[in-house]
Amino acid sequence: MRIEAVQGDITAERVDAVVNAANEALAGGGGVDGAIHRAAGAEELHAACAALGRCPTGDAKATPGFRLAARWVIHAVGPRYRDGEHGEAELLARAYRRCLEVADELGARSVAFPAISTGIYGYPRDEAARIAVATIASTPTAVELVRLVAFDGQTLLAYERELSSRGNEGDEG
Ligand code: AR6
Repeated sequence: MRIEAVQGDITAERVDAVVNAANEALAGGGGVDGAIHRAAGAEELHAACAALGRCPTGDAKATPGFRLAARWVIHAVGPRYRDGEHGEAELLARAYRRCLEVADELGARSVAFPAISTGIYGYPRDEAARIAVATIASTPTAVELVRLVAFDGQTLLAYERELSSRGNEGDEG
């Protein structure tokens, strides 16, 4: 599997599936969730999410991508960061793993991830980047391309550090 880090808006990604940083109610919200709902078509995506019911923290569920270039949206729920001593790392890793499992069920070969939990949910950026890269790299999957989409430059740098320390290519390819 190839893992790339890029900076940009995940709603513009041309991949089989984009991951959304959702909440347990799959109710929509701000941040990347709001951007994905607007770009996909808020009405359709809300209805598809409502049909899924809830999604516990650490789990992920898929809907169509509607007006996105991506065929699917995988809605993942990361943990709210408290102090790092409430299972946050394991829950964040589980959310990344579940996304790849759901991608496999869908037959998605390329997946773009936002930095789950690092916005409104407050997860420290560098630690979240470490968990994202380590978990994706160690999860068995048929996914061939993972794009880590950083919204800001600091997050991109964090990904590039993690990828280069693993001998992976962190640049656009
Ligand atoms: N493309 C890529 N990344 C983005 C975009 C975008 N268009 N917009 C924001 N980000 P957040 P969370 C980055 O807050 O912390 C919502 O209300 C952002 O800079 O979107 O998991 C949900 O409904 C940050 O690096 O998600 C939940 O209630 C990353 O995406 C809650 O927020 C995640 O930030 C989830 O909080």
